[in-house]
Amino acid sequence: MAVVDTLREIRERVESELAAISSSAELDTLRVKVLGKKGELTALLKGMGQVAPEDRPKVGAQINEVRQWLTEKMDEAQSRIQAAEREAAIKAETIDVTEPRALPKVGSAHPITLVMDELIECFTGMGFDVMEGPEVELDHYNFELMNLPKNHPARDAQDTFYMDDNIVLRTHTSPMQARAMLTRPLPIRIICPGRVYRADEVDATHSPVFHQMEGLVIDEHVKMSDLRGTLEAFAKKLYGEGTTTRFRPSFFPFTEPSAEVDMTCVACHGKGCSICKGTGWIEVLGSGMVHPHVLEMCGIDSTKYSGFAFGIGLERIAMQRYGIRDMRLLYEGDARLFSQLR
Ligand code: 2NM
Repeated sequence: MAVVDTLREIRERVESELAAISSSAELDTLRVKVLGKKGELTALLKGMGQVAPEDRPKVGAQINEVRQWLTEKMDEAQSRIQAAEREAAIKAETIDVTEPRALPKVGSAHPITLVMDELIECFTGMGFDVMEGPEVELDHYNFELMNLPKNHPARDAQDTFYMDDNIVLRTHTSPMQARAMLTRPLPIRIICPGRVYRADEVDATHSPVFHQMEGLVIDEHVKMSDLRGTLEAFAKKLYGEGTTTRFRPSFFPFTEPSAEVDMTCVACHGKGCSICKGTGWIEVLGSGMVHPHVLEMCGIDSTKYSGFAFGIGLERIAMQRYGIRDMRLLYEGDARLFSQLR
């Protein structure tokens, strides 16, 4: 085949191959195959010996012209491919700032904290102040002023953690209320939330450390009906407008008369279920009119002033509210439980 024909064949073939090439690697291969030291054009130059001497300058010029042309075409293709490759790389690296990211894990409040906050909200809304005090108490405040004299069965070492003869871990938050009566101007409207201690064995409904919130109101003319009205309002705030209360006679050394207070069952709304054992009522708190002797021991004139008090177990409320049947779950710290509650 004449050199011109070979050159045309190479030009046409390379032109169509270039149009189809999309990567630098393919282009390099083609460049070496056509223009490289052992390439097709070099082979043509080496074959000049076969060309008639008078034709050599012309053929040589044609080969160089084609080499020039091919080099330009390859350079053009290289620019096109590199631009495309750069664009693809940038596209692959692009960060979509609008893409939603995984939210960080946040903790959740402990059910006891949720209940305590809710009760504080409820009672401060009715005009109560919050008072907190020591968990290590004098026997005098924890027992004596609460009408629990020496040798009263409630002082049993089996129920109370004694530090020494006079110092105990408080068994209720009442000592804080004694401190309030001894120091605060009247009238008094306070709630005392906090941790209390009793030497109980751990089971589904007992823990040696638990939480209480006691309330105390002292003023002139405070009556049992004020206690009922306050707790009725509390019941409706805690468990909804359809909730009501039921008072059952009871006994506490520091109140007279005393009452256990039930509320309409949260689980079945009074119809009767396994939570309320078919009665439609759940026991929520203890309460009563502050014993005149307690008032007098705390320096308050019981002929002029009267008051009511109540005590709420926060574990019990949390368990009723969240359907937790074993108190131990509240202390095991399993985040899978707590993260379900709001
Ligand atoms: C309860 C039940 C009934 C109570 C009484 C007093 C005080 F200080 F006024 F004497 N504080 N808390 C009380 C009354 C607590 O808990 C079940």
